Amino acid sequence: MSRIAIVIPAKDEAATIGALLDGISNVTVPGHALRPLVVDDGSTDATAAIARGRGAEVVSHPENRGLGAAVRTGLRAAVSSGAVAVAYLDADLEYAPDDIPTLLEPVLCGRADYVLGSRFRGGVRGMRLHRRVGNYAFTALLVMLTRTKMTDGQTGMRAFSREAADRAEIVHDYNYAQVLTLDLLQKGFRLEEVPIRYKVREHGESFIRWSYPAKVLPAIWRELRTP
Ligand SMILES: Nc1nc2c(ncn2[C@@H]2O[C@H](COP(=O)(O)OP(=O)(O)O)[C@@H](O)[C@H]2O)c(=O)[nH]1
Ligand SMILES: [Mg+2]
Repeated sequence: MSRIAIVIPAKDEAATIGALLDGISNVTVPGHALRPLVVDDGSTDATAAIARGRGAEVVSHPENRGLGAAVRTGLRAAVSSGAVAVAYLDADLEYAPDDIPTLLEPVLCGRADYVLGSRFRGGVRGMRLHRRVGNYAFTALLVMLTRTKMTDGQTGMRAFSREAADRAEIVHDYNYAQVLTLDLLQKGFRLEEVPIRYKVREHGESFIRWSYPAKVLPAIWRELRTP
């Protein structure tokens, strides 16, 4: 059975990581073994211990480095583990493990190298107005820059072919959402979008602050200038 890595970045997600990993253990993709790989980004709670207790591989950053750095670490570890494909989802239960097979299907069928799970085509339960507007604006910017159709450029549920995971470069540590898509499309990888479900987190809080655009826009500029 070939291995599929499920990369999960987590910073202080002790309230949800156990239930998420239990959910993933009930998901099957015929012919493949799903292997959760938690990137613990300097959590100060029991996130890493709970994940290890559920049998997940855990890679820990000794200190908090940011979501972009965590995804970089996760994709590298997934490729080193011999995974033939990678699924990615957040640790806070905003995304449904049951959607993992739908997410992987375009990659496993060889139609796409990079898949975005679109909340806007599936259901955005509880998303606040300012987040909705921010998502529309950043997605519109990505559509304009890449001339590629997409409806959810900031989704926290994605899939990668092994080659896309291997060649992905994330230019900053703060986040990955926009720069990763720009990087992979610029390298010629094929994108597909699938509808997924979404419900806003019930525990902990989002890392996103009003300073988000001030951090993300310069990184997009840097990515666009990277050959
Ligand atoms: N590695 C890392 N992950 C983080 C950090 N902040 C949040 N996360 C994780 O990244 C995912 C998405 O974060 P979240 O704050 O929910 O972002 P949002 O869903 O876009 O509001 C969750 O799994 C978090 O645990 C961080 O500083 N470092
Ligand atoms: Mg979240």
